[in-house]
Amino acid sequence: MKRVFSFGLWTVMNRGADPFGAPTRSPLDPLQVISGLAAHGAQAFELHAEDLIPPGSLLAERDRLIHEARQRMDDAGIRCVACGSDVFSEPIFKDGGLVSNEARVRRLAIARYAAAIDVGHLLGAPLFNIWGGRDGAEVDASRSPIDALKRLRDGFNELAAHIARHGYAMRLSIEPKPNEPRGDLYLSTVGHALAFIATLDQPDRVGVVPELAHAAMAGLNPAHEIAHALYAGKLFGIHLNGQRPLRFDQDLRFGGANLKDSFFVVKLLEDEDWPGPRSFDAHPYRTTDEQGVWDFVQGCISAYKILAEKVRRFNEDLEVHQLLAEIRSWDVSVPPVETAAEGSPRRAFLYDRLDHLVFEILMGTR
Ligand code: GLO
Ligand code: MG
Repeated sequence: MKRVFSFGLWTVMNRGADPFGAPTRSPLDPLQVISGLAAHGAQAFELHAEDLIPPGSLLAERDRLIHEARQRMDDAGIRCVACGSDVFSEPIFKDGGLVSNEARVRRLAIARYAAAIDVGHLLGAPLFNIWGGRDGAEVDASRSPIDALKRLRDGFNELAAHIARHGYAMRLSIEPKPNEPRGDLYLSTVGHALAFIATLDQPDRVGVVPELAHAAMAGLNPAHEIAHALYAGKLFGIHLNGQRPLRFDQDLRFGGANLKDSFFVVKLLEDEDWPGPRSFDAHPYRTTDEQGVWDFVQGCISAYKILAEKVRRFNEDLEVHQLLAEIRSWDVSVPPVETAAEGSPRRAFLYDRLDHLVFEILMGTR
């Protein structure tokens, strides 16, 4: 299987601003980013419709920009694997998009998503991914969390109906996140999203896009989160990056933090032969200049390939094989009743050794 690497246009277009400091890089043109990604090892990209089409553009302008993007995609040999919408930046969405307490804002959010779905369709995106960054709260007294879920449900149902009505070959996904920019977000983990999807009118059309950073922000094991999505047949996409646990959203370079977690995520995707695009949602550091942005792109892809190679080595290592065979043998040998009564047979669990082998393989000393 040929791996597809993808980046959000917003990652490369990110200008290095943070809550305490102004941008450190000049703006990049989205078309330039599309060809730049292709030139630096990506076969695909994701975007918010607004990354390409400024909000408020007239239809003719939208069509011109889409036409230019498609031309650029054909020339560069790169495709669009997911579209989304920025329903979080503008002040009108300050208290939520789909969950807002104002009906007119909820209508606006649905209209924004629906228009972005049309853009995604015109760009050939098979997935519309929703990260409702403002769909949360700081003041719990302001909204019942049950009402929030019902509003999210109504919104997702309407968007799924929009896709079905137009006959688009497009699926929907939820990208969960525990917090930030809101104090708490309602669709906070893969588990929450999966339970929520089961309540929708067309659950088959909706899946999840776990992000490593978001799982780590919640103190969760990202490989376990992704496993839940795979187990449920709902892994529609993935956002790869790095993140120190229990902090603000850092979106570090893939491989830039939690090496072992990254290894086990790659191992899961590779072992399961997951066919989807390996999509990066990491941000070049604020200290990076315009040229360095492309090193960052190549760094993320290279980190994935190196980890995939480590996975291959792990899977082919003789001692690892022996240890795993030993572990599997315990599963078939049922202890005789007398032994069980005396307590379980004493076993050397050898997990320390196994863990050290992972370490050695990762460090390149094996
Ligand atoms: C922010 C999210 C965001 C989404 C994007 C998807 O924390 O990771 O970048 O991935 O809006 O459309
Ligand atoms: Mg993301």
